[in-house]
Amino acid sequence: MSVPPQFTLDSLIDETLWLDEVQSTNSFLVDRTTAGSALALSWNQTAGRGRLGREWVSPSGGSLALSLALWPELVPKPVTPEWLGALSLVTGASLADAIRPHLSEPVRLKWPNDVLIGAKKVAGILGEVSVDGRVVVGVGVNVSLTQDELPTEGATSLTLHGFQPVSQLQRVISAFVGGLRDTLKGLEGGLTREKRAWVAEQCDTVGREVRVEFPGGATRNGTAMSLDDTGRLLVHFDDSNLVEGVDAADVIHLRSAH
Ligand code: BT5
Repeated sequence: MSVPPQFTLDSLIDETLWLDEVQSTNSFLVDRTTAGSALALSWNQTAGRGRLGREWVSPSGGSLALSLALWPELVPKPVTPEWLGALSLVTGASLADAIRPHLSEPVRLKWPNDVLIGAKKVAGILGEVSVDGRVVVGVGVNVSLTQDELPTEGATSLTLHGFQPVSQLQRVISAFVGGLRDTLKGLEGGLTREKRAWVAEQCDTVGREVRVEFPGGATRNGTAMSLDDTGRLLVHFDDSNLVEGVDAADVIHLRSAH
């Protein structure tokens, strides 16, 4: 196997830390006191975390774990759950924008935190707040995993869709980090109409019939209509005549509503 690339993003963030092996790049930055922005990366994350206690699997050498301790001046005080919800969406949209020029297939978002190629997940996002109010956003990207190395049936990797060579990854990551920094300027009050449109137009969930799975185990079917300014998914549920905002939940795509 060729050696995966390492790089620094000195012009964008204060510190870049490549870790040979780490349990979780998110936990590493959440536990570490840093005054400014920091980027922790590893090709060998052994206990990656997803949302709601789930696991993120990063087969060694082929899946990049990346966490960013955000620029303190771009983080609101206090951090609200609504802002964190919007952060997840704009992180996904910034990553999708950075990947798209390198692939011929559509790169889309699945609400609330997945980046898809076709219908398969190539990256997942997890935003967290440390006890002292710093915000860490983590991204797992399947870069060069082969079909046999994919951890789930619903997963894919960049190179399976023609991303070559892997050394171009530095350009993708620096476009992503630079794009995210620009996007966070002006996010204090939530998603502006312009940012909402930018996310919604690349979000595969909007306009679909969906099954919403709530944390307690309940499920409801409906049509995903749009997003609100905190990034909630607005769903017209089949069992009511109301459009309701959904924040913490999982969504299964059923079919296009059109
Ligand atoms: C996520 O959670 O998708 C957020 C993943 C965030 C991972 C990054 S890696 C850097 C940083 N450090 C961490 O410890 N975490 C962050 P969620 O929506 O809950 O999705 C988790 C589900 O995705 C799992 O239950 C699997 O079904 C699936 N999955 C796990 N590993 C995957 C992979 N490598 N590729 C695609 N799907 C995966």
